[in-house]
Amino acid sequence: MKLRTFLTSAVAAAAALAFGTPALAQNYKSEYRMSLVLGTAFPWGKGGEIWAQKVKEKTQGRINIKLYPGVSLIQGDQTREFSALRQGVIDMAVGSTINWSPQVKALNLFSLPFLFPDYAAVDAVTQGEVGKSIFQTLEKAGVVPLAWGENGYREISNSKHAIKSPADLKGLKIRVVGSPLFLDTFTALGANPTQMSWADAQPAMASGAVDGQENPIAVYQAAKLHTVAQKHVTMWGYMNDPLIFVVNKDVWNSWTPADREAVKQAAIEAGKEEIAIARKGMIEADKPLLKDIAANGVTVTQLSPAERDAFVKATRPVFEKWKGQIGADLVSAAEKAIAARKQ
Ligand code: X2X
Repeated sequence: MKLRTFLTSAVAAAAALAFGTPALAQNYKSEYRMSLVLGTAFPWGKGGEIWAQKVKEKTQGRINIKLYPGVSLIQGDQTREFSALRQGVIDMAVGSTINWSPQVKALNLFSLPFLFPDYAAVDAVTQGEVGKSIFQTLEKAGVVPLAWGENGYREISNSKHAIKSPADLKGLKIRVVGSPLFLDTFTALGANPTQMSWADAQPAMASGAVDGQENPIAVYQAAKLHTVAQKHVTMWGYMNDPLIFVVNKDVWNSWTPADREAVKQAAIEAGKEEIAIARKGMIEADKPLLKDIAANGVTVTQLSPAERDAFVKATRPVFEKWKGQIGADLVSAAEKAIAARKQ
């Protein structure tokens, strides 16, 4: 190569490096669509909002995200969210492991009854090797996972009476999310589970078509479930519902490496902030959120260890059955991480 030609191409390459980002950014969509089940009145939606805001700042507005709460891009059918993400109907999402579990078996891990005794157990799994391995599974399933968030510990409520033992659940019509594991758990407890979307659940509670539901206390409170006859809450902590921040693969590949890194960092920061919001009122010794709920005339039942154990025993066959379906290795690795957690 002649020196002159070499210099010319070197200058061109340097220019491409220097100006490459804006040039490529012309291929960016003017708006990216983020799917969420719950909106900004809830920790979940707040997490999405924080992520979008941070992405905007870190990319100097190159990546502009609009929130679609109520899973409105898929007409409220939350169990279709993962497929829609893969197909590109949705560009990015903060989604629940429950809603994606019909497509990604490993995500049922979090719905195994009574696997996670406390928040430290959740963190040991999501922030450790098991969390990484679940992210690899998600990558193979065709999306780009970036960070963990949290919907929360799911507690049970109903309109009839305080639940202290599995016998109290007998015959109660309980709304559950569209996941087969939930049907098994509630059937094992003697209840009458019925699957429906979150959008359909609230009118069903108001009309008395269902007696009860299970969701985190932060969701119960922000959705004002005491106004739809949910007067009895039992703190049984039977499962924790993590959230995952993800991006569609093609969308991810359309971004420059620097912008990908910005989106990832934004997700990690937003995930941490979201988890803190989701746990607020529940991790303080006096649990102020429970006081707020009781102040609305709601009975909050705390189980003794022996009472809780009756629920654990009744659901153990479900745990064993699903351990095989999820992958015994993954479940054992989670159990080990939980046993070794820092308290
Ligand atoms: O539907 C539910 O119960 C909710 C809002 O918690 C989820 O999307 C898993």
